[in-house]
Amino acid sequence: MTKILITGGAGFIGSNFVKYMIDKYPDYEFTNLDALTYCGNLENLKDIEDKDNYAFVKGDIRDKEVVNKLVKDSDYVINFAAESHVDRSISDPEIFIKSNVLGTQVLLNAAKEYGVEKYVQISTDEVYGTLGETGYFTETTPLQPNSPYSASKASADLVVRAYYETFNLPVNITRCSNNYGPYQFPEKLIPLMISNALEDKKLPIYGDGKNIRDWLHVYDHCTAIDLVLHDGKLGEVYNIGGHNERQNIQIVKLILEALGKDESLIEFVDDRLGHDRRYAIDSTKIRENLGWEPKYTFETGIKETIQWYLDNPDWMGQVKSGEYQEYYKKMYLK
Ligand code: NAD
Ligand code: TDX
Repeated sequence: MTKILITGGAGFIGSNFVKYMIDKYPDYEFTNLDALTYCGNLENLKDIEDKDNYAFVKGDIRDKEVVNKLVKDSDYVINFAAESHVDRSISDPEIFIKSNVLGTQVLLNAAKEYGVEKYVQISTDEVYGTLGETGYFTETTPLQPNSPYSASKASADLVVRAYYETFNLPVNITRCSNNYGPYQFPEKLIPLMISNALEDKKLPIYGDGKNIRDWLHVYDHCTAIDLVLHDGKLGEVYNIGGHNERQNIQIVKLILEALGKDESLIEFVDDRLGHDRRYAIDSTKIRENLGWEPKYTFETGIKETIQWYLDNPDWMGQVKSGEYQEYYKKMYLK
């Protein structure tokens, strides 16, 4: 029986991945280790919580005792657990270094101590920094992170690399572009704009709104990680991107149109500090070497995603209670 430890599996991408894998591999055993921070949410996992081959453990990836015990009993470790929001890393960087860098090292050390078939680190295109109007990030683009968040992710990637080079730990690193889809916490661009538009609140666009992100549907991210887990060459990095570059303003206008709301809701606000201008991923390597193909076009994906948020007002209501209100006030109602 193949045993997989997934960390951060109660967050946006992790929960989509846990459900994708349980459905695809009923013969594998899955353990989800998550600290349930402000964005970890067991509601995301309701559909599978009673499955016999699934267990949830509430715990921190920095906690050696918990981690050692779980890794000892696992064949594979996939690390999604992280502080993931750039704006929060600007106002409070410390927890980003603690969770994203130290947490990764604790996991790696356990993997080295107890031996695993493979350790997969879920990283981000933001480690490469920012692009001008042309060009793409490849796996050999130098790391030039610009935010405390991306610096913490790049640091973690380097520790993963060091465990491969020094200890021969079997690893892969994946670096994907901006994900979107169901269950994304409404601090990130797409769910925040959908949520605000539905409540006729202002839609805050940083700077001139012309920053570009390359959007990847979370389902396509999950299929890519599955391929890397099973077929990725040890020690390699794989970029994952959707070839869906859009300016933020284009995304916001598209959401307003889909919801039948007026563009007067748009409000240009102060720019994010150190705001990266453009991300774009070259995913030739994973396409050619592992045969990955995304299923979604951005047009179908965003339509389906907007519909999901319309169909799940209770989920949105639940995640926006509590801490979210304080965060929103601090960020947008200064
Ligand atoms: P998320 O913030 O929705 O979820 C993160 C999860 O990790 C939460 O469930 C949280 O409770 C858990 N967590 C945080 N710190 C922890 C700790 N110390 N110990 C245990 N659990 C902890 O994030 P997401 O958007 O699902 O991102 C998942 C991973 O993918 C992250 O590593 C992120 O850097 C990476 N990533 C995300 C995107 C994106 O667009 N969302 C793009 C590229 C890479
Ligand atoms: O209110 C907003 N207004 C706005 O203009 C917010 C929340 C964002 N933006 C802009 C900033 C970015 O240019 O939208 C773009 C996307 O912002 P985020 O959703 O915060 O994502 P980003 O900063 O690009 O980072 C995301 O992709 C890479 C994830 O949060 C990271 O975890 C991932 O590594």
